[in-house]
Amino acid sequence: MINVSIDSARSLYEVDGFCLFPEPVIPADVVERAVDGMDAIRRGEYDTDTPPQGSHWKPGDDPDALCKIECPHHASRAIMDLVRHPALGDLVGAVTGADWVQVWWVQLLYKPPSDDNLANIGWHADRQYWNVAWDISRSDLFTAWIALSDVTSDSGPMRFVPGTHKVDFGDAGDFWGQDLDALRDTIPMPDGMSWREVEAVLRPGGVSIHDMRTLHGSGPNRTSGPRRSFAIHMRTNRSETNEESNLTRFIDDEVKAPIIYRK
Ligand SMILES: O=C(O)CCC(=O)C(=O)O
Repeated sequence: MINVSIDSARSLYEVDGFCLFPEPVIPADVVERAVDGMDAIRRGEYDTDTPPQGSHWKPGDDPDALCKIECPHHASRAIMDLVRHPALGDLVGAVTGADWVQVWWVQLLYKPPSDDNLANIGWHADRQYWNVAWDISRSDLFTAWIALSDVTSDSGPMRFVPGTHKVDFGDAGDFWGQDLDALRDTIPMPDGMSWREVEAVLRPGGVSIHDMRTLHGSGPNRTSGPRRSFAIHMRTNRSETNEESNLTRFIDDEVKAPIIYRK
């Protein structure tokens, strides 16, 4: 059930560089199956017989570290069902106003409980990691981040810095940086712009959508259970690839990189 008006979400996305849908967009049964799919992938079990792409975290790695697995939707039917869910397609179509929207990459993100900084995600903008694969100046690239657990203030929610999608911060920021305050001090804010953080608190099935230029990061999960999510990276019809790259290698494969919305 979406209790945020699409018009206000669309204008917040344009003004702030992100928008939030805290209530479930994806039905509970789809989320529950995707949680089971996530656990299976963490055990190394792939019901499609296709493994995920080479990942930073592999089955058997430190359970207290951030678990980030690339393209889990290739390895799990339930995760593909979530990624292709029509409610998600309708939502991103409405927020972006695009003719069509394609999913080109997905990341599984499992943040275990931790009192220290083992599983923080440092301030960064996605653009800085995508500019080899994509012609950034001619591309509408964004991420729909789906919560699979109750993402509260205590569980290390994503934090967005509003308005930063309008600024070119170059390569400032680091996804793997663990000291968020120290990292923040290295990011030069332009005159007249102040640093403000907005937490993306979401119920299971809730969604945030952020532009590739918006600065974001997240701190420790101080709850007793894991923070579970998928970051679904998408593009609209207004996008151009730069050159062949690992990130865009599935762009012509509508099974692995599904178009989830058409006007
Ligand atoms: O999950 C997080 O805290 C950050 C995820 C992220 O960097 C992204 O979705 O672009």
